[in-house]
Amino acid sequence: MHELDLFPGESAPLPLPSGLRRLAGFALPGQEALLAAIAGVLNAAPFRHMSTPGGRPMSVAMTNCGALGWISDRLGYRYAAHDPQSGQSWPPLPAVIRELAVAAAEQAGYAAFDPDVCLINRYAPGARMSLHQDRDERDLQAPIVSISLGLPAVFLFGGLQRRERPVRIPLRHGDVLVWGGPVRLAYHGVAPVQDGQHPRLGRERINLTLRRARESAPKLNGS
Ligand code: MD3
Ligand code: FE
Repeated sequence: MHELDLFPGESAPLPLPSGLRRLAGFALPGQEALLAAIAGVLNAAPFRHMSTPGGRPMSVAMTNCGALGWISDRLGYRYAAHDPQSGQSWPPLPAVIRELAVAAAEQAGYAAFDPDVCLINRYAPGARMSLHQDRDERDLQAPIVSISLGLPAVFLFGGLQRRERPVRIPLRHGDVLVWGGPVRLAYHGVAPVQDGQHPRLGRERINLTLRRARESAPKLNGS
């Protein structure tokens, strides 16, 4: 905990875990192009409720774009090149989404982020994500960039051990977060989304998570 940040409307500085950078409103300037790109992805690969390995449907609906997509079913969690629902490749990662994530990573100090997957999560009121680690990616050196849209949510940020009590981080429409280094394997989740009406997205929260899932190209000497 070393960074101090002031969330709008909060009176005391909120300590952010080291390795986390919050770029408030970073996605706002290009939001219409971003939303159009998301709509295009949804047209080819609609939201669906995947089930946990235990067989229970997740409250968050998901889809993907990029070279691979994150899936969950009775066999477990993994990345797959095809959408199991259509049998087709996942739709390509739209340039506007990619460029936003690369710019955010660069602002946070990651010069060469080369995302190859984008998981799109949709939270209806009441949907939540319980505490988990993201460790299905090959490249754990690369950061994760997350873009929040629509209804606000409270992100639960735990430690490297599940028993640590999570810090609550408010997320709002247009916020972009960059997670890397020491927090890459931290436990995290999302508290149940409260009902509300977002002026642009209505009764939903959408989160885009961009990652490097496959191994990154090796860095050549001097580059
Ligand atoms: C911190 N999604 O899809 S994004 C997920 O808001 C996921 O939908 C949440 O957790 C959401 O796996 C949070 C922010 C995020 C993503 C990955 C992380 C934060 C992270 C990995 C390590 C630490
Ligand atoms: Fe996660």
